[in-house]
Amino acid sequence: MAEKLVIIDTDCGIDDAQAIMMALTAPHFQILGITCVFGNTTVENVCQNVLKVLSVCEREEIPVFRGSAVPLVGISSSGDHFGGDGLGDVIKDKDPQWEDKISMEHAVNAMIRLVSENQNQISLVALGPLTNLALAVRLDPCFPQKLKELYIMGGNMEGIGNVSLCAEFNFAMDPESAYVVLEDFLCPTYIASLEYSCRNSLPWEFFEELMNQDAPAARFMKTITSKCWAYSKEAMKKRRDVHFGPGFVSYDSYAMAACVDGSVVTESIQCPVHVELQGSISRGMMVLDRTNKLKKSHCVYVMSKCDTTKLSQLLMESLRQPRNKQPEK
Ligand SMILES: [Ca+2]
Repeated sequence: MAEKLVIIDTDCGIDDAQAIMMALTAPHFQILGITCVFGNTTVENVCQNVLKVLSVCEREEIPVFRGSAVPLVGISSSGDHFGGDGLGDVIKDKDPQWEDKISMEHAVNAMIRLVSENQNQISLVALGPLTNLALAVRLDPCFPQKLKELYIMGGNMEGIGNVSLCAEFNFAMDPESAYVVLEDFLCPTYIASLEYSCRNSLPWEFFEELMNQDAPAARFMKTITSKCWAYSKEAMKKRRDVHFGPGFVSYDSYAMAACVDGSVVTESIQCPVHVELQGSISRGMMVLDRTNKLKKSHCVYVMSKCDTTKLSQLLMESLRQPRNKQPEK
């Protein structure tokens, strides 16, 4: 596969950690930077979580940038999906020197610089609220046209929400930024929605097999998922299972897998999309305009079917890290 230059924008919770590990094992990826945004937890925790993942995988050469701490509008809140610290509240050995390991440049400036230095070559994978991306296009209106492509985990297709009745977490955390990105980013855009992820869930037996691999990354993932309700088969019975049936879902991995290998996505809906900002119960909901009633010229690809065998293989491979500690094949 041809080499891909990649920037990952993340609110590093457990599924982001999994998705980042997937990116680290993609042999054709050159990761230029990881930009942090609030979301699953505070942006300070997000920075520490990304550093932790890079440390587990022995890839600390990848630069990490601190970005937005709050949404564009309204008060900030962060989710508790993956515990207060975003990684299951089980990590004891916090690094007191973490701030020294974060690049001085702000995440939004870093994105603009990297994309300007590598025009039409960068794939941007957005795994959190879209605040950094919205700020990037406001600072540099040409930012989207300098991107090769954009992958987003977020939004929904059928109005099924996971934080509110109708909105998906990443879009609900900063609806204005999601709106700005879906209106102003005219580059090829691929969206892994909440429903796409949940309808392509993997069996809990696979989850066990994934976590029980003999490698530091797998052991790390097993530890951070161990006390987290989002990875509990029982806790999901009255939540996600009501809409989608049982199964394990690593949300952000669906967007990352599409960037790693486009053939993981076997079907997409190509249409304009829009984010609802006013609705009293639907604020932050993504709407698919399949008959183009809104007369928007830009279409995005909303993923609809996934090759779960290929996805499973990418997930399995992603936890066999660090690479230099793996037995020769
Ligand atoms: Ca995320």
